[in-house]
Amino acid sequence: MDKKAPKRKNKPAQPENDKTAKLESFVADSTGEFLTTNHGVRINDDQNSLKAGERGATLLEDFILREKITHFDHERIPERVVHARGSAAHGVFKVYEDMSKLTRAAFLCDPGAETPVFVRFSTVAGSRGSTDLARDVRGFAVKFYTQEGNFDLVGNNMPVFFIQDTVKFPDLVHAVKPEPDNEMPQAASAHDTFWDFISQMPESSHMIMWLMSDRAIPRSYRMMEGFGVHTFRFVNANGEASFVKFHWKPLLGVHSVAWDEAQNISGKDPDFHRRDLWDAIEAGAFPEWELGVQIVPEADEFKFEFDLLDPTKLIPEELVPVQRIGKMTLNRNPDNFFAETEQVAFHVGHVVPGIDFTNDPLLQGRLFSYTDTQLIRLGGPNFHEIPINRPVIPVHNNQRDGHMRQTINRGKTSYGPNGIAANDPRQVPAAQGGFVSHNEAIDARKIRARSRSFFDHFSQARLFLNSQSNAEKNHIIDAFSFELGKVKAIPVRERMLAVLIQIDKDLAGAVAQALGLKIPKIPLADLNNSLPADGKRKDYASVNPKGSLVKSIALSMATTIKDTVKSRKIAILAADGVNEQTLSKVKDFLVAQGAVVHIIAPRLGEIISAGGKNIVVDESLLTAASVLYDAVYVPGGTNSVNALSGEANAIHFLNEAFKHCKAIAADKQALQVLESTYFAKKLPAEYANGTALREGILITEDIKALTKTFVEMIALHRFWDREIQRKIPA
Ligand code: HDE
Repeated sequence: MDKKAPKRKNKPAQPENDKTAKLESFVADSTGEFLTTNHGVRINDDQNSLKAGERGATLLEDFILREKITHFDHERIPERVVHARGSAAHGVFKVYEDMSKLTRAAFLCDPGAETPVFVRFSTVAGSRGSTDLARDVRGFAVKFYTQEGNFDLVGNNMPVFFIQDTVKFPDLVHAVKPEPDNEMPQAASAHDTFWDFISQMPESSHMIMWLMSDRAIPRSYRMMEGFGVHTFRFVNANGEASFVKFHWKPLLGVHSVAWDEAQNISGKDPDFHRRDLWDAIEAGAFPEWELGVQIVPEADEFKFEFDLLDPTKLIPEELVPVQRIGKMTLNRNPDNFFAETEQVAFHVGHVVPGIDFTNDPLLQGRLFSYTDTQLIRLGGPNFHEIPINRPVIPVHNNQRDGHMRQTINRGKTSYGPNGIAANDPRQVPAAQGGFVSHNEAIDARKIRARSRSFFDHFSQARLFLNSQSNAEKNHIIDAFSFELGKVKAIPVRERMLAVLIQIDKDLAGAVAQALGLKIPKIPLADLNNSLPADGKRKDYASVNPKGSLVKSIALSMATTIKDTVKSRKIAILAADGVNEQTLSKVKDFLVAQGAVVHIIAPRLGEIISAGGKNIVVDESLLTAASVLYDAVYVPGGTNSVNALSGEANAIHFLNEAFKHCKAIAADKQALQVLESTYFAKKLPAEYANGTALREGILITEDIKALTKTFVEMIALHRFWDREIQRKIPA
C-alpha cells in the first residue's frame, strides 16, 4: 500500500474531531488492495481449499483455510447482559458558559472547547438481534473524550429506576428477560415473571408508570430525553460541592409512536430506530440535545419530600429548574459496528475531576458492575486499549500485561514509588488536575438496611400520571391492560391491581375492568415482599403520602416542541397520471423545511405524470408501509387517483395513517381515494375550513394550505383526539 495514501479511502464527508482523527490510525480500507492473510501473505486462491486431488480430502496443511475458519469460529463475543441491542454515533459537545463556579471539570468550564463524544442508544431487555420498537427503557450512554480523561454519562430515557438497591438488579433482570425454561418472550416485559417481580416490589411503581407510558416506544432516538437518573455531585476548584441531576433535552422535541404502530414496525422494520439514526446523520440532519442540570446546594439536601439519594425519585422541574448548559451534536456514523458500537465500554465510574458520586445505593453498586462486565464481554483487563475506548490524552500508569496487551511500555519500572525512574509516572496535585474524591463526612455503622426516607413508593408515580394529557393517560391504561393481559397467573394480575390502586383509583379501576378482575384489598403494609429473613414487615412497609405537587408539566410529552418537521418522513402516494405540479410543490416545500419525502407508487421505477413527466419512485406499496412514515399526502391527477382508489395497499396505507393519528393531506381531486377508506364517512364536513390543525386531515385545492398548513400539522406529530372521538378498528 502507498504509505502516503489515506487509510480510509471511502471516507464519508462527515466532520472529524479529535477522537475520530485519532481512530484514523486504526482504520483499514481495502479499496484497491491485494488480499492477504492476517500475517500479510498475499493470497492467490481464496475460493478453493487445498485438497489431495480435485475430489480428495482437505489438507491440514492449508494454513489459509485454517486461519480463515478459525477466525470466523471466534467472531462472536458475549452480548451485553442488558442493553444488548444498540446503535451509536460520534459527535461533539460544547458548553455554553463557564461552569467553574459549580465544577472544575475543564470541559464544562471552557465554552471554546469542543469535546468529542460517542453515544450509544439501546433497548434493555432484548437480545442483539431483537426489535427496536419493544416496549422498553432506552439506554442513553454518552462517552465524553475530555482533555482530563473520559467521562461517561451512562443514562436512560427515563429519569428514575425500578429498584433502590443494586443487590436486586440481577433479580430484576432475570425477571424481565425471557423466561428461563423456554426463552420467551423476546424483548418484552409482557409476561409472568416480570410482573410477578414488579407486583411484589412497590418501589418500582414510579418507573412502571414511565414504562407503561409512550416514553417506552419512542418515535426516534433523536426524539428522546436522556437522564443521568442518580444524583451526582459537582465539585469546584475550592472543593465546594453541590448535588446535580443530568438531563438531555432533544431539540426536535420528545415524540412517540402508537403501541399498535410499534408492534407493526417490529415486523416491517425491526431496525427502525437504528436506521433512523443512521439515515439522519448520513443526510446531514444531525441530531442535537442540550445538556441540562438541576443543581441543589448541599445545604438543601433534606429540603425535599423525597430523598435525593433515592433513584426512584426525580426532582420536579417546578422545584428545581433545568438549566441548559451546553449542546451535543451527533454528526458522524461509526465506520464499523463491531469495532465501535459493540466494543465501546461505558462505566458510570468513569468520571473526571469536578464530577463525583453520591451514596445512592444503586449508583454505588453500578460503580462495581461496569468494569466487571467488560472483563467477560471484552475478554480481559485491556479493554481500555480498544480504539473506541481510549481517551484522547495519553495513559501512563504501572498497570501491565494481560490478554491482548497493545501498549509497549518502555523502561524497567512498573511500580511506584520507584527511584530508578525518578518516580515516574508521577502522582498529580489537585491543582494540576489530579482527581481528589469529595471529602464527604461519614460516621456510620455497617448495616444492611434502607433509610425510611426511601419508602414513599407511590406519590411520584401519581405525580407522573396526573401530569399526563388525557391521551397519554389512556395509553397508560391500555399498556397495563395489554401487559397484564399477557400474564397467565391471575394472582399476579390481582396483586398488580392492588399496587395500582395505591397510585390512582381510576387507573386501577380501568385496568381491572379490562382484565375482568376485582381489585383485591391488600393492606399497604403487606404490599412490599422484599423483606429480610428476620425483618419486621413494618420496617419495610411502603408509605403513601399525598405529595404537595399535583402536576409537573415537564413530565408530559403533550407540551413538547411541536414547531419543526426536520427529518420527519412523509409519504406521497402517486401513480401514473399524477398531477405533477402539486406533487412537486408540496414535495419541494416539505424538503425545504427539512423533511424527508418518499414517493410511493404501485410499482418501483418511474411513473409518468399527467403532463408526461417521468417521476422517480422511492418505494412501492409493497416495500413501504404507513407505519414507517409520519404523514401522508395524496396529490390529484385523474388516472393516479383512479389507480390508487383501486389499490388495496394504498387504502390500507391511509387507513393505518388515520388509525395512528397521523397528518393526512390530499388534493381535492384525490378525495375519491380517501372515500375508499373506512374513515371516509367520519371525515368532518367542514374539513377544508380550518379544521386541519384540529383534525389532522386536510383536503383542499389551496396549494398554500397544502404546503404551509400541512407542515404545521406534521409538526404537531399526532392527533390523538381521533382515538377518543371515533372508534378506530384494528
Ligand atoms: Fe446499567 N448496566 N446497571 N443502568 N446500563 C449495563 O454494562 C447495572 C442502570 C445503562 O450502551 C451493563 O457494559 C447495574 C441504571 C446503560 O454499552 C452492566 C445496575 C441506568 C447501559 C450494567 C444498573 C443504567 C447499561 C451491561 C443497577 C441508567 C448500556 C453491559 C444498580 C442511569 C451502556 C455493560 C452501553 C449497561 C449494570 C442500572 C444505564 C451489567 C448493576 C439505573 C445505558 O454493567
